[in-house]
Formats: sequence, structure tokens, C-alpha cells
Amino acid sequence: MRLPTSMALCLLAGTLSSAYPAPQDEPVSTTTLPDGATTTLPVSPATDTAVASDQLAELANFAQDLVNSTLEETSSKQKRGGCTLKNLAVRREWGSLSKSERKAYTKAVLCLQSKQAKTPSSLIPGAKSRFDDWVGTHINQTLTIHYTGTFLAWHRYFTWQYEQALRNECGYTGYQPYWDWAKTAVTGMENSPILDGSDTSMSGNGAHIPNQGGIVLGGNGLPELPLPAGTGGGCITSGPFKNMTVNLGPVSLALPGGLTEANGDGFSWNPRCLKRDLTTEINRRFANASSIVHLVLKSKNIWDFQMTMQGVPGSGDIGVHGGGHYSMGGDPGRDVFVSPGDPLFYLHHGMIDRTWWIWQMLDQRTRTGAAGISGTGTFLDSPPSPNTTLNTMVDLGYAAGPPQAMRDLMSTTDGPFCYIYV
Ligand SMILES: [Cu+2]
Repeated sequence: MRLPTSMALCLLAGTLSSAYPAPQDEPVSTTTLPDGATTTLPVSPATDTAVASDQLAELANFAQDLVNSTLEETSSKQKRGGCTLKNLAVRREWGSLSKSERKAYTKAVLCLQSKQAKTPSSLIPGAKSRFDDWVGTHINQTLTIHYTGTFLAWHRYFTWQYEQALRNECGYTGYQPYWDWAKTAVTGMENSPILDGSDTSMSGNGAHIPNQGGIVLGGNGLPELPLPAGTGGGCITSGPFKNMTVNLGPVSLALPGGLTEANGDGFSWNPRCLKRDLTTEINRRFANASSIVHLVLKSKNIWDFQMTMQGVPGSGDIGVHGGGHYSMGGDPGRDVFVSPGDPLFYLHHGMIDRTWWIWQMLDQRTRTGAAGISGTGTFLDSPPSPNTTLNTMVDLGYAAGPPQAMRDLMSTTDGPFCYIYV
């Protein structure tokens, strides 16, 4: 019989308290905030996911406190971008939004999907809506924004511009919500408010397809990585996106049975339903609370952080980034190029950005500056390309502009951005 750790410790303490010293508190470090307050932070990631969840909350609280005290200090000076505590946006976890806030978000996404695309159809004929402008941009740039020096900043800017479009073009008054993978790893994805299929969710699982084979990642000279299929596989059956049409792709879609599917460059019009194949097993294996805290506490530089987050190819680990993507499953969820075609993408990348932000705040000056960038402009530097620097430009094409230098994308509160996560 397995007991919860706390109960097992109580039992131990009750029977063996005279023979063993009391359990030591987990190691912590003490940090002083700019306003003089001190706080303690965990230094080694707990393997117990319940303890790791608490550690993650402590790290997130620290990041919030740091921003709050920094902005309080400097709000009177003229900061670049003018971010103050007054105009600071707060991005929240989906489950902490009220039901009407959740509906307002999905309504705005549906609005974006109903508006005319800005991408010329001569360039991307399948881009039919404003929502597709983001999908097309991501397809177009996939090989220069993953496993590159721009990966995190590019997706930060991409998600932020999407949030701006929801607000400015579709009347949404909230901010971009995020998907806390640690929570769905505990509840099971289908049981979470994000994916329970209700009208206040992001829609749920796809229709169940029995006896699906697993999917296989890797190949192309790398060891194969078999992953399980999920509990759905077909078209989503309920919730706000039930009638949504996926217009673009696939480009490199992993399918059950170890197959892949492509439709050329993915730019032609290929209308089909949104499929999901929720795979809690992948969520639990690669993106639980311990994996997140491990990533945050054990990555000592940006190279380690971004490689651990995306998974070192061939290592058998797909990181929290791959863990989130492949646990959604389906089409376009399992397609690296077309993945923003599932609206859940932006909640996933909200959490990617939140995790980066928490990590940055642990050594703010270093990690939001030049030393917070590593890598080049091409996927695993293939073909070889120049190093990414603070001056490298990030361009979102027809989704939204203007192109921004990396230096302006490194901080969420200095430059064009002004937001935090709670
Ligand atoms: Cu991406």
C-alpha cells in the first residue's frame, strides 16, 4: 500500500520519533527584494510532485514580488515603455478565471476566426481568417524559431500580439490566460476546467478512436521516441470550438501507428475539424510540477534552460514544451509547424512564457540581458547561421507587427510589454 508522503512521515514520526531526528526542512536560500523585504526560495527541486507544486508557487510568488517592488521603485522615473503598477496586466491560470471571463476569452478567439485574414492569398492561400494569420506566420518560420536563440522571445512576442488582437480587434478586455501543466498532470487533462469540454472550457477531447497505435518521434538520424496515443483521437465533440475549421497544414503531423502526414508546405486550403487526443500520460511524464521546478532551479544558463525546456533531441526527453504539445495530441496539436491552429496553443505558450519569466526573475539582470540569449537563427544551427543577439530582429509577418529587436522582448515589464503572471 502506498501512503501519501505526509501521512507516511506522520506515521514514521509517531513510531520512530525517538530513534530518528525530526525531518529536516527542505533547503532554501534567502533573497532580499529591492524594497528590503526578504524571502526564502527552494534550491533543490522536490521529486514529490505535491512538494514541487508548493515550490513552484513560492518561485512564482517571488517573481511577482520582485516585479511589484521593482515597479514601485521606478514608477516615478520615466521607464522605457512606461510600465507601472497601474497599467500592469495580470495573466491568470484558466481555472482561476470566472466562468464569464472564460467565455469572454473563447468568444474573442471565435471572433478572430471570423475576421478576414490580412495575409495575401497569393502568399498563403489557405489563410482564411485573422486567426490563420498567426498559424501561417508560425508555419512559415518554424525552422528559424525553434531550437534557435529566438525561441522564447519569438513565442513571447507572438503570444502577446495574439492577446493584443483579441483585445483590439475583438473587444476582449481580459488578458492571455495560461495552462498550468502541473495542475492537469494531477487532475487528468479531461477533468480540468480547460479541457472538460464544457461551454466554459477550451473545448475538450476528440471523439474516442479505439485501438490507436502510439506515435513515434525522432527518426532522421535520431533515436526513435515512442509515445502513447491518448484517449480521444477524433474531432472535438463539444465546447466553444466544436464547429471550428482548421484551414492550414498539415506539414509534419505525427499520427498514431508511427505515421506522419503532410500536405506540401501547408499553405493551401485544407478545411477540416479540430482533432484532439488528450494524453495525460505524456503530461504526467514530461510536464509535471517536478519537471517544471527542476527546469527552473537546475538550469544555470539560458542554453541549458531552453534546451531542457524543448528537450535535447535524441535524449528521450521532450521537455515541458514537447510535453504540453504532445499531450494535446490530434491535428494540428502534434504538428510542430501548424500547432497554433489549435487555440489551446496560446494557453500552452502562456505557461512556457510564465516559466521563462519565473526563471528570468531569479537572476533578473543577467537573464533579461545579452547573457540571457544563446543560439543561432536556425533549427539546432542547421544550416549554420549567425548567433542571435540583442539586435536580432523578430518579425511576425502578416500576423502583427512591427518587427522588434530581441532587446525589447527580453523583459515582460521593460520595453513594449507590461504584464506579469499570477
Ligand atoms: Cu512554436
